[in-house]
Amino acid sequence: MVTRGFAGNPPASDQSDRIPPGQHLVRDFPVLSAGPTPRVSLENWSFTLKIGPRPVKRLTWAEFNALPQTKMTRDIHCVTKWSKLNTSWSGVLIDDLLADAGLEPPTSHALAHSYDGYSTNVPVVDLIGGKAMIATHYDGKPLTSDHGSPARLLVPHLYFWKSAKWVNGLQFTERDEAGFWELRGYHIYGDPWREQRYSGD
Ligand SMILES: Nc1nc2c(c(=O)[nH]1)N[C@H]1C(S)=C(S)[C@@H](COP(=O)(O)O)O[C@H]1N2
Ligand SMILES: [Mo]
Repeated sequence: MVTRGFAGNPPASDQSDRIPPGQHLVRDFPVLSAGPTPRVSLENWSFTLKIGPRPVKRLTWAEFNALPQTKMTRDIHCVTKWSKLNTSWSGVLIDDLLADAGLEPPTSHALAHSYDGYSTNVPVVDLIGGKAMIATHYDGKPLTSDHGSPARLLVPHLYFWKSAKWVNGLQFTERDEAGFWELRGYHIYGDPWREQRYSGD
């Protein structure tokens, strides 16, 4: 466990090397959504893998939850400048999702899609090798609606806008196609350690 300072205090020295440039620590968990929170019943929930326009696998909630479950504890960094250390999640690794579908990554890039119409692009190498998951639980409890219930993408090493909430699919694309925020001036990749906030950074 890490010993945390009081809010507003400078980070302890053992934490400062975990805070990317321009970021500060928070202890709460801010909610950032571009629009209203979509509500989807678990009966109607599904997750679709697509290669370009072609659906290749669709999972119901029950099928999705039968996949191997993995826990991950990571630091997260929002482009609005808050960072949160040691956030703990569980869900299904993208690796396990692909293995279940019998898919080797067919292209170099992907777009995550969500029930609110949101999308975000991520290179496939940043999704595999244990780096990313479809998370269903935060801090041992099912995700709350505002944080993306029932399932969200978690790509903790990139700015948190890449972690699409209310996710309902992953689409493999030939090119790096800009998603919702990337079309609106945010960086195409979004590495917090290189402070890639806006296009051109
Ligand atoms: N579907 C969807 N996912 C989304 C967003 C959104 O508006 N819709 N906002 C993004 C942004 S900008 C951030 S910083 C994080 C915030 O996640 P949180 O609300 O759980 O902190 O979700 C990302 N994922
Ligand atoms: Mo964000």
